[in-house]
Amino acid sequence: MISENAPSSPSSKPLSKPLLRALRGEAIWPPPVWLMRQAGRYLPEFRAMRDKADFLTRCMTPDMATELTIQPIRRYGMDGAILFSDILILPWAMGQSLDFIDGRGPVLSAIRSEADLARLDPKRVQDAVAPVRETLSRLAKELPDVTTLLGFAGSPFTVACYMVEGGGSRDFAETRRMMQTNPALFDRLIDTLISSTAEMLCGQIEAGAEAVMLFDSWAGILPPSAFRRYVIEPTRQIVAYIRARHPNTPLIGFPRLGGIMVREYAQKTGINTLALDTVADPAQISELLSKDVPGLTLQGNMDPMILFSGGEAMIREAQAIRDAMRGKPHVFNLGHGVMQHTPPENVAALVEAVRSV
Ligand code: 1CP
Repeated sequence: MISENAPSSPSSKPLSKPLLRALRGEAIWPPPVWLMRQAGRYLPEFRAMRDKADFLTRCMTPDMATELTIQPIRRYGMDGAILFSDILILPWAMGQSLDFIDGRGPVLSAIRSEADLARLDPKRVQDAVAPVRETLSRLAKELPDVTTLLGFAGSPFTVACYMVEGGGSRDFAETRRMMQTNPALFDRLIDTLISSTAEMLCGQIEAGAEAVMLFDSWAGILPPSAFRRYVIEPTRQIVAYIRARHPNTPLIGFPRLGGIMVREYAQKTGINTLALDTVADPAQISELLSKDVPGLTLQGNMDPMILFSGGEAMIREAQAIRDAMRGKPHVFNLGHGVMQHTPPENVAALVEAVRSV
């Protein structure tokens, strides 16, 4: 499906991408739409590729990563294509061991001491992620003209959570303990991640990403002082670094479950777009932030469970979110990733509902 904002002439190409325009602060009607984790196991064509190679190989083989990025675009024509990769590619690129194990998720060698940290080598990152840049440059050529190409990384805090824990966790207790018992070590880890994330994202932009998103999935587990120190400040530094090199590239921040702290996050980090989690009320956040951060775009935030369930209730909810943001810069998305067993036809119905006026 082609967006109503499709270009009418080749000369309008750079400005014809509705998502890029919305990320730059324009109110577009109907809003552009893409979904977090739009490439995934809910798609039969994704599952077919899954049997051919393990997850890391799929991320690091440009043919495969390009195909997996394009699959949802081919099916649904979303306004944005997000690079097929993972936030844990960065620690892997620094030399931390990483496996994705079925039914268990990612498993890394845990970082618990100075010696563990010293074994990582941030200088390897750009070489190690060269295939990712190759994927982005292929995508820049292969995607439809109206589609915006998105790069991404995890935010230092969220990536540090997985690095310290050695994988996913319900409460990231080891990470929170390190913040208390060895703040110097935790600070060094965060600093390493700030510079390598900023550098890696600049590489993604130079390879063809038109906007980049920072996923801070676990920001919401921190108290305010730690939120300022480990979420807001590192994000501010990354934004400043990228903006100095790429002043026109929109930057999306996703401080998930940040509650009222998202206000300070939007004011202080310099991001262009605030991605909202499921619990946020977009109209209320917009009201709260419109004076403080003029031109800020909001992205989100339908509950992935509503997409999973589909039907009339989904269409009503999607259109209610969209309509509440009418006249304001908004990108339609979910409040978190597409769930694994979501019926593919629900995604088609969602994209159509957002676009039908
Ligand atoms: O075997 C498989 O197919 C692997 C499943 C999978 C996929 C498809 C993983 C493992 N990662 C990804 C891709 C991915 N991850 C993308 C690109 C594609 C897209 O969005 O369509 C992105 C943007 C991510 C980001 C990501 N990875 C986040 C941040 C967003 C979020 O969901 O909060 C996080 C926390 C991860 C870590 C991760 N990678 C994979 C899993 C199962 C997890 C979660 C682990 C856990 O905490 O339990």
